[in-house]
Amino acid sequence: ADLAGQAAFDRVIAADSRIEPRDWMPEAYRKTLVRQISQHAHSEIIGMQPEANWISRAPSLKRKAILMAKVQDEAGHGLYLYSAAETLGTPRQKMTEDLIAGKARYSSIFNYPTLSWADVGAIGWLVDGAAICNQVPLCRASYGPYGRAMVRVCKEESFHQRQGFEILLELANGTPAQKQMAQHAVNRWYAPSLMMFGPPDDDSPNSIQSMAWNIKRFSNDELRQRFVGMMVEQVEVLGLTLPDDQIRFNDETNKWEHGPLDWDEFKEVLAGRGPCNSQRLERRREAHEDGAWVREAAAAYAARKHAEQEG
Ligand code: FAQ
Repeated sequence: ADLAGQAAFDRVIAADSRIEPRDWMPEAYRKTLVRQISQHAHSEIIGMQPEANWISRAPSLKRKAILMAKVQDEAGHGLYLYSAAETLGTPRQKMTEDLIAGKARYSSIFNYPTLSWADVGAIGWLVDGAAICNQVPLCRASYGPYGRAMVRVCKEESFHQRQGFEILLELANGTPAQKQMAQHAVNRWYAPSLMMFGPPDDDSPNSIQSMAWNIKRFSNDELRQRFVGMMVEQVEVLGLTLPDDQIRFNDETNKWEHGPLDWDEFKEVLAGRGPCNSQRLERRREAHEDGAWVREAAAAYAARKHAEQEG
């Protein structure tokens, strides 16, 4: 073991300062970061699919332009995150191969179907809302490239959340059928969005070490409770309800509480047996194969430029 390296690393963490790519770091720290950042990158890329499903059916030109911009933003987030993960020594090609081989994780939430236009609103409001709640603390993650990527990502996610809220607000104030469509979408996305924060604390094997390394700043349950508190206020402005009658603020613990979640369903989704897992991966694989000529052309162009400069 590199004792001087370990001591320097420990000092940086104790001072709540930042580790940069060329600094010495424990192998387990490197591994956990590659795990979390690559999963996060895959989520952004796979997460393009549920909403992209509605681009061709957006109800107006304006809605279509906004949705296309949002989906492109997610692609950008994926690229920042793959770049951050690459600084730890894992090539992007390896991460992509793991994803399309079905060996990598991505967020459970993107394995649910988008059944109506209102789902685009519910995703923006709930899914991007949960993403912000989870990712604002990650802006202070001890690994520099990850924290810096999160700052840009969070700014865009805030805009995404507002656009989702605004879609739901318009539907909720529309015809009874539109209001019902909005309510059904919220009903379907609520519990899965709470599960985005990960398993309960007593079933979260990575949390304690990730918190000791200043990667995670709060536990899964702490962030989930905070999120419920935010949503329960915003849903009133929408004039809709959350499908959970057990939400309450506990004055003694100073925490929001919510009804039980179906963790068996969560495990099924993580095991690859959610409603859309196979469709999402299949589509990602197709896109990768369809893009082969772009990668070949880019490599040929780079080789020619390189040869020209050498000659
Ligand atoms: N889905 O010990 P923990 C977005 C896995 S937002 C799937 O608690 P950890 C924006 C976990 O990996 C979504 N797997 O783990 C957007 C671990 O398995 P492993 C992406 C999950 O890492 C919006 C095992 O369970 N956001 O994309 C999930 O300490 C709209 C045990 O769990 C991020 O990735 C889950 N929900 O805490 C894009 C945020 N939860 O790796 C497009 C960064 C847990 O040992 C459209 N990540 N697992 O095999 C994190 O903050 C953390 O990694 C957690 C999990 C909180 C997700």
